[in-house]
Amino acid sequence: MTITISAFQRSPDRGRGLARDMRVRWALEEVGQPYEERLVTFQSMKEPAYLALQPFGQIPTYEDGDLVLFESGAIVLHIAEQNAGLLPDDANARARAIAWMFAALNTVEPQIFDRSLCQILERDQPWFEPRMQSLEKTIRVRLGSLSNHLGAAAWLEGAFSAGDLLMVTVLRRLHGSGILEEFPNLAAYVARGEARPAYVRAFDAQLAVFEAASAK
Ligand code: GTB
Repeated sequence: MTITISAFQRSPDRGRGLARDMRVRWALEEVGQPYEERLVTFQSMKEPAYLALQPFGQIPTYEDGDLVLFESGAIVLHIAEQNAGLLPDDANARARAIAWMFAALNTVEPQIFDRSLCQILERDQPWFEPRMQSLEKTIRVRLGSLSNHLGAAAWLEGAFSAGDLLMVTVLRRLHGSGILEEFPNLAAYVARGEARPAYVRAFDAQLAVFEAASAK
């Protein structure tokens, strides 16, 4: 049975790998699992057939035989648990790697994502500047803590793990903001993630979807 994941037929990021199917593609590439794509439009993802797979009408979903999963973090965790390579064998180290997955999604991603939304949706509002300043202040606090933990290490907890995979996808959203460069070890960490062959394959796959849609 081939795994199927959902993704935007025409991603609003124009194939820059910022939509959340990217992290699922990357995880599947890391563990060497082939997959197929269920490409959706903003209209089709709100129809009953898709809502049966994803109650909120969002991408990504993951289908493997009888199993249908949603939430990118849960999907990456499932992939990491089912395959070798994304979580350590030692129980304590495994728990720590999973803690970093939650940290990426719960502690670091919210302000970074809100900053992107604010930039897109609130640029003309009178509160735009103070709101951006406030979000960026919190982001810098979070990145400072993360930078201190990472120090000179290559990855957050020993070998590359699903925690790094999620953290890198979250931090990538800061490209172009100049904030990441204020923390050179984090900028290098993101570059290290983006240089992984599995990352490159995943990025190219999602870009190919956007380019095929644009060529029509
Ligand atoms: N918590 C869920 C998860 O992690 O799976 C969140 C999923 C989610 O936000 N999906 C978004 C979606 O389907 C796409 S990734 N949105 C449609 C909707 O809610 O109707 C978020 C996203 C959107 C656009 C860009 N972009 O243009 O750069 C980047 C990321």
